[in-house]
Amino acid sequence: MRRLEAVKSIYASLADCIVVTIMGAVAAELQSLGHRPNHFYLQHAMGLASSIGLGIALCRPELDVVVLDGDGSVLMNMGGLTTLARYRPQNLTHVIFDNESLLSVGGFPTATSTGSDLAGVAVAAGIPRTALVSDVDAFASAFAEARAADELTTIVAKVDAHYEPPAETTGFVTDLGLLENRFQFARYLQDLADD
Ligand SMILES: Cc1ncc(C[n+]2csc(CCOP(=O)(O)OP(=O)(O)O)c2C)c(N)n1
Repeated sequence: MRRLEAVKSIYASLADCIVVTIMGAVAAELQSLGHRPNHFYLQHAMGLASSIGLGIALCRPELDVVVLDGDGSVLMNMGGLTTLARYRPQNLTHVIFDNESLLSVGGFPTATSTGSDLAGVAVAAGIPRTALVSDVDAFASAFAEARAADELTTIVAKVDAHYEPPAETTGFVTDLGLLENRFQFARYLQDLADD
């Protein structure tokens, strides 16, 4: 499955939740479908997207939080899974796009290419719901079920190690600056709290 197709299949349903992505290709792909003020594209801090999502989910239990992660990022901070499992916010859906590669920095193979099983790791970490999917329909169904389940879910979606810079971007860079995204996102969360 192409990750862009997977992201397209859930894009409409992301409108009413809080979305945190890792940096690089997945962030650029989501932005290519249309930036929204409820998207935060975490830059530089590899492995910490689920930690940012966890903090928001715990502080704002009235919001639905979605984290779009990568296998390399999760492998860099595997303790993130155990911390998610420890606090298990019901309002968090954690998606790991597993392309078996550090695609955004040249495509070096990760440990999932030699057999490490992140869905198995998530189960062993204590994540209460997990799914392993490898086609777009299964992904879209698993995502909808996770959001409806009111239980912390990690979905491992096996995707191709493929990235074509969308026309709107230059490589992984878009015209949305890091600070602009940071302030816009914080204001979005604040405005929701004020309503
Ligand atoms: C601490 C740290 N180390 C290395 C990097 C460089 N880096 C940026 S993206 C990336 C690869 C991320 O891999 P993965 O999460 O599998 O996502 P993919 O690029 O495959 O979509 C790396 C190594 C970084 N930003 N921060």
